[in-house]
Amino acid sequence: MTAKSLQTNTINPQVMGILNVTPDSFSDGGKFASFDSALKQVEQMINDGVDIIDIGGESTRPGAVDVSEEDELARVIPLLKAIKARFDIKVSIDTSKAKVMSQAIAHGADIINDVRALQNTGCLAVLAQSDIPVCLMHMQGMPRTMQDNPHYDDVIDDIKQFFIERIKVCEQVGIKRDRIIIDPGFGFGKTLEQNYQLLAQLHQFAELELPLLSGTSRKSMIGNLLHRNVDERLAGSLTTAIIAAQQNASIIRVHDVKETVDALKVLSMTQKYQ
Ligand code: 9MG
Repeated sequence: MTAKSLQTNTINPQVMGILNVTPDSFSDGGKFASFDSALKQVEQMINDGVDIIDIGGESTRPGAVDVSEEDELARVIPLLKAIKARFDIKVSIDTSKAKVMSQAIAHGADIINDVRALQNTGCLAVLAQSDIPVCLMHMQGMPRTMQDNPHYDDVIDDIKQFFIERIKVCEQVGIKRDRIIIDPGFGFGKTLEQNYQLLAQLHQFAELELPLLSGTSRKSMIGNLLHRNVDERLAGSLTTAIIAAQQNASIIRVHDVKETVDALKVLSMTQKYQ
């Protein structure tokens, strides 16, 4: 699979289902931390129409503390192997650690999803030696402090510039452009206003001619606007998914797969009458 093949002219984004395997995952409270329940959750997401499962062994929510390489490997790799042995589904690994990336690729990961856009030591080299797609996400600051005082001259232009630079670095080490997915990183060092400006203007990233991933599901940008707890953010999450899909997002990263698949089908049906 190339990243480029995810781009279409019709509204038909792939749905990426979130599978957090951290004890403190921000919106599922570590509910899927045990191995068997994680596999059941994967099966449910497949039945609900998911296209990609995104496994994360490090919490990146605001204020999250670092996890050791050993712990992250132990959480992610056995689960990746079990999913690949049991199901025919694409798996993305959400990690910023070179060792986790290389082990994941060796065990059949289909995509690497890096919220630090391959800026950690060794990550570029690992991806350069493989041929799978990689998602480069924008983040200002680091999870522990990123919401303290985010600042941009122009949130769209600054993030676009970040992508231009990271794509150039990737190409210099041999990661071809057609393997790259970009993601503006909702909630990662952005104020409420900046998040909604980004959402409204996602189409501006089309000039980079790369598939775009949008991840807003259950995030604070929804909770803080609507004054809703994490388990009350479904309507807001679906609305943001639709807004992103209308601007040609190629992948929508969500917790609520079934509801998102339904909402996207309804949106897609209207397309032939436009
Ligand atoms: C791991 N993770 C949490 N939020 C995310 C987002 O918005 N995009 C991507 N690519 N990964 C995310």
